[in-house]
Amino acid sequence: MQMKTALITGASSGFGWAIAKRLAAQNYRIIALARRKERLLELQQLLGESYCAFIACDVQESKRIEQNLQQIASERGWNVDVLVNNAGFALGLQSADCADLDDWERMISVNCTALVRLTRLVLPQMVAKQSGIIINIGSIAGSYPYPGGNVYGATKAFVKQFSLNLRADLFDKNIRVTNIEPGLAQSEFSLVRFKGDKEQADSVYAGTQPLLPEDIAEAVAWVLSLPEHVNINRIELMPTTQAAAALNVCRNKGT
Ligand code: 8X3
Repeated sequence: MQMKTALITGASSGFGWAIAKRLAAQNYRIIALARRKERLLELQQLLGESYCAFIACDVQESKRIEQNLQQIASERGWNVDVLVNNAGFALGLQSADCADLDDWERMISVNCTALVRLTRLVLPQMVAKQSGIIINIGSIAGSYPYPGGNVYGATKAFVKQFSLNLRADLFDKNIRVTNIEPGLAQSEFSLVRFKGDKEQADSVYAGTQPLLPEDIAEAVAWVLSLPEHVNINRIELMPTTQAAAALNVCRNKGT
């Protein structure tokens, strides 16, 4: 059977790295996209050069990504069958009234703008083939509000609704779309959110068992293992040790 190709963003660590490994083990060719070239080289070495190409650039650099994909298509004959939009981050956990506006704009740019640009780039060739899968990595933060989640959660709500709306456009073109929405998960997520403050980042996972990147990779692999007539719209997964909390009520105000 002809091997399929998966383009994975944010592939240099965490979910992206685990997804690349998992899909390679499932006989997918991998195009790994991330900024850190040395990590991508390491991944390529791990998976084998004939099965892994990489694009070392920022996911916001749409033109460069387009050129690189064209080059990979002409040199290796690989076209994207599966797009895993994994790149994304949270920056800061401040209340909305004192959050950093630059952080907000960067989250919107990477989590929303870059994701829709890349999706728009690969869709025409998927539609032409009448085959393809888009897997977006959302978050439970797109459904459940929490203090300091403000714009991060809003970007993930965007990703959730964008995924559902893609389905509305693609259901008759044999293109599948899934939004995977993890809860607390061990990765560089908190280190990035707290801008390198390891102690603060570690405290997020202290004394509990978060999801692991391999758990998210397993969900991706399961979605891809299903027959073509099955579309999983959303998967929400949390560690067993996490649950939604009660609504907050502010008391004794105005009395
Ligand atoms: C990561 C999950 O709950 O830390 O997207 O925002 S959460």
